[in-house]
Amino acid sequence: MRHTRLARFAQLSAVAATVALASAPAMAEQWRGWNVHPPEYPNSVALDSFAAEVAEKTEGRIEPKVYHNGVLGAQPDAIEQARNGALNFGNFNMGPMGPIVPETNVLSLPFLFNSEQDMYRLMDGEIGDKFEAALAEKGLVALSWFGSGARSLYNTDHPIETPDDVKGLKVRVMNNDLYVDMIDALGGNATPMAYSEVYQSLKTGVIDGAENNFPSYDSSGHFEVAGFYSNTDHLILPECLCVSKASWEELPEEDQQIVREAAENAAQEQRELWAEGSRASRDAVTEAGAQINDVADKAAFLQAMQPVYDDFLAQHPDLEPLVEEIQAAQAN
Ligand code: GTR
Repeated sequence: MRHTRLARFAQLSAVAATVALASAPAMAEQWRGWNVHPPEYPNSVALDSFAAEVAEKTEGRIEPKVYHNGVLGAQPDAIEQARNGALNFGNFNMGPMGPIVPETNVLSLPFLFNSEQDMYRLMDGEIGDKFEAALAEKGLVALSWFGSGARSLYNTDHPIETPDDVKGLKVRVMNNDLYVDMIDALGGNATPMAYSEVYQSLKTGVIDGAENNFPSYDSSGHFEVAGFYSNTDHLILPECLCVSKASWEELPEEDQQIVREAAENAAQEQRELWAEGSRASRDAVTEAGAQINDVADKAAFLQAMQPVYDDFLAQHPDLEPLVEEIQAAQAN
């Protein structure tokens, strides 16, 4: 008797559980996103908008959260984690992407783009599609392109006016051999190093300088310890809003569409915020006492860096047509 009652109870519970499961909303996907910058940085604001739009439009089926300030680790590791699905998305720079996706090294050739506008135009078109395809082969879905202005050299104790002024300087570069070659070509000593270590290294004299855009020079505080910023503008690097291919492929088409649109809107917002933020950062560091030196002869730097192109193309002849296509698309 007891047994029968228990069995009946178990049967009813199972039915109740099935009904509850069927009527509960599907479990929300918690997406973790990597970002190296502080929350008020243009990219961070745009990433937060992306997260909010995805959560709202998927009605909570995907709940992205952006982890700012690089708390989820250094960029090269974060890229690997996004590739293997341990992270769901991130805002990645094409500089440290080079060692993982060789085609993207083309974007790290100094003075490749004439202007930010040319970079946006080409990355938004068929040329950008080629980089997207290369990234996809390595497990990353590039949904939109962010800007990162132009990178210039800065250092602790003198303005850089000619390539000669770089001789003997220890310069931090992002993790990519191309940048080691670039600084070598100027006669400096390159030190690849994580972004988070640069401030302390400048302060303690482990390095004499680094290179970056105004918003990073400002928000990282590097201007406090390396007060000479010289506008070499040698790299105009795109960044992606990339989703892990593993996470992407789990999504129904409807949600892929929502995520893609949110990423495109975020890029639009980032580009607008970037233009404003760059000017504001330039003003802020000047106000704080940094000396900005407008390099008169940028062609001298391009010429000095020419061996970087020659060596790269000698090693990767297959990428020469892509380099030429990008150059031809900017000829006027
Ligand atoms: C910033 C860029 C970051 C990171 C950093 C660096 O401008 O947005 O993704 O690459 O530079 O120098 O490491």
